[in-house]
Amino acid sequence: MTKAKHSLGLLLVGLILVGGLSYQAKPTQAGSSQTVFLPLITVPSLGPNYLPNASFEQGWYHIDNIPELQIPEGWQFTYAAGENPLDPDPWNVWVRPETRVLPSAFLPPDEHNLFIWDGNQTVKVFKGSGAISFDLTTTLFLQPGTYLLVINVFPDLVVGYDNGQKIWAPDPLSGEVKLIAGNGTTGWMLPQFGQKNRFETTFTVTTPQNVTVGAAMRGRWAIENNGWFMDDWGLYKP
Ligand SMILES: [Ca+2]
Repeated sequence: MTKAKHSLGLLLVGLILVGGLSYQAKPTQAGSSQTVFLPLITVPSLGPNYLPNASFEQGWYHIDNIPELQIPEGWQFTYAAGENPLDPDPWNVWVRPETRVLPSAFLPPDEHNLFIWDGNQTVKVFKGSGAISFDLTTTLFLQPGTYLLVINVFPDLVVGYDNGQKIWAPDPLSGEVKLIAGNGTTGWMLPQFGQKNRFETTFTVTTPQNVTVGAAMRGRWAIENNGWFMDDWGLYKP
């Protein structure tokens, strides 16, 4: 009997270990039914995500047939070109960024979790040795209420490499983020470089109307890589 209990105990420990391991191996996907079974984690319900193609899992289109500009379906993209009032030095003029909608197959395996936070695709906006300023927005018809806008972004702002390791831009002004929510915006905010940043803002709609939401980003210096990854955005009416 004692032996049977011992074996049962070992079996339980084994099941827990296997369960734990299999849980860690699974990518967490927001909105997936797997979330329900995560232990000891309480995720407050935000309700449905109102953004179209919020995880950038769909296709893309080109602006003006420019192949370097892949814009995710359901989204608009604008960018500055020419004079950069933040720095009059001629090498820091705004230049046209490049944009990509990247599936995991187009990223090295060790960058999948780094840059893809939901589903299988992420958006990358970048320019090597060029200052860039752009915004990615969508316009949708909203009913009255207070909305929460969530923007996740990874500033991949690199000034050089040391033995293959990225040297993140040392000047905090190298990258800025601004959330766009209807008639209002947050002002420019300074993100942490080399990691995922989550920004939130709320806004209120008083009458049913079209509202433009999204985010603007800018890197005022022509550093070696002015890169921005974005994925898993959200608009909720909690
Ligand atoms: Ca995604």
